[in-house]
Amino acid sequence: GQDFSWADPFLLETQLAEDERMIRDSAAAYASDRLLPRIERAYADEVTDPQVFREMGECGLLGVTLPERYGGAGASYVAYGLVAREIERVDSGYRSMMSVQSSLVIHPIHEYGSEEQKQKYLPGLASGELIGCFGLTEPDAGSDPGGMKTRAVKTANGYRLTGSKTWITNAPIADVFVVWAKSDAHGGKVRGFILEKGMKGLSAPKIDGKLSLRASITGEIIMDDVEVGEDALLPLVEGMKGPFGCLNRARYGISWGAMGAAEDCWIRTRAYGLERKQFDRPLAATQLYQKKLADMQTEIALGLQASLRVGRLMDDGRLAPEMVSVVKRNNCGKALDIARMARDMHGGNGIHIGFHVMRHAQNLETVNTYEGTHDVHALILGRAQTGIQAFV
Ligand code: TGC
Ligand code: FAD
Repeated sequence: GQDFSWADPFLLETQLAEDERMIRDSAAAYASDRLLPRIERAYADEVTDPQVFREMGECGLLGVTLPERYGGAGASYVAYGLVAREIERVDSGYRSMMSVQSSLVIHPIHEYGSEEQKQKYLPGLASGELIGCFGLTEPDAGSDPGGMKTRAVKTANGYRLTGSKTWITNAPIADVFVVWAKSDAHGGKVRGFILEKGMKGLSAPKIDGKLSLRASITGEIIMDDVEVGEDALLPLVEGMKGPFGCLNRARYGISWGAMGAAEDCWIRTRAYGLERKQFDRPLAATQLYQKKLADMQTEIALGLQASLRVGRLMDDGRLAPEMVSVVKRNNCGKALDIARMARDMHGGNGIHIGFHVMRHAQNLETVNTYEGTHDVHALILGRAQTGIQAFV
């Protein structure tokens, strides 16, 4: 027999390799020692500390799957997912900063870049010396990024880029911009370009007024005739499979991350219910409270197990993108439900920043929307099982 471990019902811990546990432990230590103490102020005052990238780099949390010769840890996608879970236990915004850097900037440069591009950018991105961003979404092209208007026009020495991107994580503080544009020299196909801070015509104003993900800075990318050389083009990919190949990785990491935020809500709510007394007994002694805790525990255990399975398939080279849609969609949706429930179960205290649950709930509104909304992933899965495309 086996004793039931309420916090780890299916013994996830025993399904991890030694090196995965080590990376997870260093992410957990960093998150609780360095991120948790600053999150309340960062969230309330909307402060993004660029130093966080350096710290994460020092702890080996950027470029977890990147080979060591480029400054990465050369670890598994399961290890990457575990890092996302630990960081997002503190805040989805910190996890966003990490996922964009790892999956949306390091990954495309490593996968689609030339050897020169890899040497030039990857070590600095993995150490956090350089901050990266990923520009796909535009004001008129969100769920349908194929409808982008940004254009790259061939010039004598390279390309001229014109257009604008919006809702871009890290953009206002980024040194390296991976942007996607339709290129006339490639039959109007989408191509990736690496832009650098300070280029003439390139700006990245901050988007103010966010009520979610406030510790993670978001901006626009404005390209007003930005001239780049041929060496700015990512040579090895053409078409929408370029950006989508990056999104598969980021979405997978988000499926773990959202469960981390949900776990934080659940653990805090359990502790709160054991402590807080009304009607002369702990809230946790009531049937309704226990039913809700059981629902949280069940959804989290199932969600983590599913992400682990997808990670193992990814590490085995057996990933189909639809697998990622299942876990991105379900884990984000369930995490949002759990955070809202946790907020309610904390009563009035639940609205206060010091109790953390409402901040998670606000963040998860974004997490449920970006990287393909909950409904867009339903349409991807609907298409896969009916053969009928319902987007248009
Ligand atoms: P569709 O006709 O389905 O495909 C076009 C081409 O792309 C290929 N493809 C994929 N390749 C790899 N992985 C995938 N997941 C792929 N999905 C599609 C496909 O094979 C085809 O290739 P080819 O060579 O035949 O041309 O494309 P569509 O335009 O009809 O797509 C529809 C839809 C809805 C699935 C897609 O547009 C979509 O996923 N929309 C959601 C947009 C989205 O997720 N945006 C995310 C922006 S980045 C972000 O939010 C970062 S926040 C991160 C943070 O802060 O943490
Ligand atoms: P829309 O596409 O306009 O969707 C609005 C609503 O309509 C949604 O409910 C959606 O599900 C629904 N809908 C859309 N199409 C259909 C359809 N065919 N059928 C049924 N319903 C539909 N993007 C980047 O490129 N890089 C980043 O770093 C990045 N970071 C972000 C950070 C934050 C904080 C936020 C909020 C967003 C970020 N995004 C980023 C953008 C994000 O990916 C988009 O917001 C997302 O893809 C949705 O696009 P949209 O906002 O244009 O919504």
